[in-house]
Amino acid sequence: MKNLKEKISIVMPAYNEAGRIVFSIEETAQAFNSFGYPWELIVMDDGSTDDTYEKAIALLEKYPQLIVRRNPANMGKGRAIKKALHYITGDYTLFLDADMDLHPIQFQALFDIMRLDKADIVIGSKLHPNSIVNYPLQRKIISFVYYLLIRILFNLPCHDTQTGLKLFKTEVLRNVLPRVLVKQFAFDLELLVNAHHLGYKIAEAPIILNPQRSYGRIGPKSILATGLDTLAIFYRMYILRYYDRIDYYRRKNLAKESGRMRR
Ligand SMILES: Nc1nc2c(ncn2[C@@H]2O[C@H](COP(=O)(O)OP(=O)(O)O)[C@@H](O)[C@H]2O)c(=O)[nH]1
Ligand SMILES: [Mg+2]
Repeated sequence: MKNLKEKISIVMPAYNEAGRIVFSIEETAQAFNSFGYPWELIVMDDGSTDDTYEKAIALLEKYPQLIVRRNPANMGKGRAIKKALHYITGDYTLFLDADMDLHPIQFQALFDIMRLDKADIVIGSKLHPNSIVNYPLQRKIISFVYYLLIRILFNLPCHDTQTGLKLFKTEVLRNVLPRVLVKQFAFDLELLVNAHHLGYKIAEAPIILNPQRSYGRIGPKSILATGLDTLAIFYRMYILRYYDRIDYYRRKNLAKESGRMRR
């Protein structure tokens, strides 16, 4: 029997998704109603310039489980997710992209793997042998090269850190998210590297990916930026040892700030 007390929080970052957001919320609601766990869906609109926010709040009455928050200006997906931590009340948290490339019905598979593997985190992976993915060769090559890079740099037991379907025990997020600085282009990696460093177990799940947009949003500029942010995480992890000395750095910054205030 399901333990009906276990509540699932879904965090859906959304930036200029007006064309899709209603469909995404409805699909997610339908999927989670059919699972039978209590759930909540937190949509984090991030200064969209279209009417993503207006379309999302129009569904508040229909779905009491829906929470919609808006940032006045665009701060990036990572920071929006970090902010969502204030609203999460579930025992488990699913990160789910708003574009529905990955259907929320796949949550159950991730949840089963979490219990079978006794994992703290389960991430969807495009490179899993059982994944059914339909995306351009160019992006497959980028994914694979990026995997090699992070394997060499961090020895992370993950093949694909970038996929928009990830399940966490909420307590893991409460421990790890406050530690991450949120490099805009490598937020997922920074989160996973820190979770791994703290000893949390990460498992991978096969996914079915159905790209809904005919164009990808990543270009050469964001590839370069992702590479640089990845190296910045390496530098902080192994050279600066920032994440191990985070309390020291926090105290130092506080001292600097109070010094500035006294002057
Ligand atoms: N809150 C927030 N969400 C974003 C931002 N950029 C992208 N997203 C959302 O993050 C998800 C993934 O973005 P997408 O452009 O599809 O990236 P891709 O799947 O890696 O090509 C989607 O749900 C977007 O709406 C942002 O700056 N802020
Ligand atoms: Mg996408």
